[in-house]
Amino acid sequence: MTARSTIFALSSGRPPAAIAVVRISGPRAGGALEKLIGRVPEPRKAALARVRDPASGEVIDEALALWFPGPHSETGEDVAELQLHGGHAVIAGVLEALAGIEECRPAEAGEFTRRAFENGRLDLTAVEGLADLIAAETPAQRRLAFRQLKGLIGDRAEAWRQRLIEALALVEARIDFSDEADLPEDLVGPALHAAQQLREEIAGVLADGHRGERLRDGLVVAIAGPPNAGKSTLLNRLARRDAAIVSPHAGTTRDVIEVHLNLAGYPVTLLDTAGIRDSDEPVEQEGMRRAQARAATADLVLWVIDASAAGGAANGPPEDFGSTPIWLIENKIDLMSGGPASDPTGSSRNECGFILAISALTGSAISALEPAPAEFARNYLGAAESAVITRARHRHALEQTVAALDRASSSISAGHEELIAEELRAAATMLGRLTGRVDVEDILDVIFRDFCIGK
Ligand SMILES: Nc1nc2c(ncn2[C@@H]2O[C@H](COP(=O)(O)OP(=O)(O)OP(=O)(O)O)[C@@H](O)[C@H]2O)c(=O)[nH]1
Ligand SMILES: [Mg+2]
Repeated sequence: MTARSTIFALSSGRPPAAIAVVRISGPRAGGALEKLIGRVPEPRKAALARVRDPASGEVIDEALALWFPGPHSETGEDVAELQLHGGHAVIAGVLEALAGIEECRPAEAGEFTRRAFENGRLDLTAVEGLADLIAAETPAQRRLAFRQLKGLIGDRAEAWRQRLIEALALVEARIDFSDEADLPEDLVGPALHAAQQLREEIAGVLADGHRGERLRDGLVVAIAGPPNAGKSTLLNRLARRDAAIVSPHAGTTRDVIEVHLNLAGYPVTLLDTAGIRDSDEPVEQEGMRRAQARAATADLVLWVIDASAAGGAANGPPEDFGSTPIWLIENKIDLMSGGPASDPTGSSRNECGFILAISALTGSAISALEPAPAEFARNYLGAAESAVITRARHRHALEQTVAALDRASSSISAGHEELIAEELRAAATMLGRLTGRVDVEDILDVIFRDFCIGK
């Protein structure tokens, strides 16, 4: 194995700022500190130090230096950290000085975390949780990400994998040592029983209505409806800024416009879409195709109609939204003298869980609409913080695990020990992939530990 290079990077945000943090990780981290500040401080204690350019001896800055010797550090390697004054020239001077030190080089994107993973400091799901924590935009997302970082799914998957390996060890023992007199007869039955229990636990975690994934990505609320109904005006009002172009010309919006909102702590992506009507114009047709595609995959559709237009109230939503809830928003009530002319019991509206008459232009009744999407998000995502699965990757791995366990159970008839072992191994491999720690050695370890082979 070749010696690892020592990596360094600016770990704090964009300069200029009050403080900039430069991190160094690898075998030369201590040497780099000696060159820059003339010593290696006591582990995990902040030390005030002059940072000098090793080539010229010139003082670059005065900084706080921290020393975290491996393996009990963030990356598992020797790590040094300098808290500098956060100016461009200070940072450039320190990074340049570090680049001049032998075997030190700038880190690549994510390389510190990658080293932490490779050194067993974080499993793959924790790495994902860390990425989500940095990306979290709302408190609910932050809490979910923090739990992922701390092993919400990783620890569970590892515990499941250990139990599977024990079950597998029983089956392997049956296969390998079937001629040994002192081996208990029925090892496969208990193994399959354990596998079945695991299967039920994992299936329970999978049956979460995809809420964790939804919380991570945000709920999608699409504004759709006929042209000129005031969809873009409504989006701008809910977003409290002019995100979409509004005009009296029907067919104004073409591309799907996205606005990210934090509604009562829950992440919601609000979409404005092209008005849907018969049109021969190719650009408008493409806009409508995109509108329909996005609305079809939304978690909620706000179907906006112009209640003042001829036949406006009859312009109910089409039926091709599947099971997506649709709220009917009757807009432009300011243009009507006697309130909306519509009859709320009309047939097209029976599918709408929520009907509201508003004026997006004047703001009339908007205060009745505004809290509703937040309430919808709360109902939808309220339980999501306890969800275990936050990514399609997790779901895929767990579904594959369940499938393999099902195949193991169906291979129960006598003489199929090899098949059972193979499926249990496949299930354990899927769980190992989930956490990123696939390893066959530990199967052997369990066999040797539990069955005293060396007699
Ligand atoms: N009087 C009145 N006018 C409105 C209201 N909402 C929107 N408008 C006007 O209706 C016209 C169309 O509004 P838009 O928000 O662009 O409508 P849209 O549904 O996005 O239209 P497309 O993007 O073409 O599908 C504009 O002139 C708006 O000012 C309302 O509540 N009352
Ligand atoms: Mg529009």
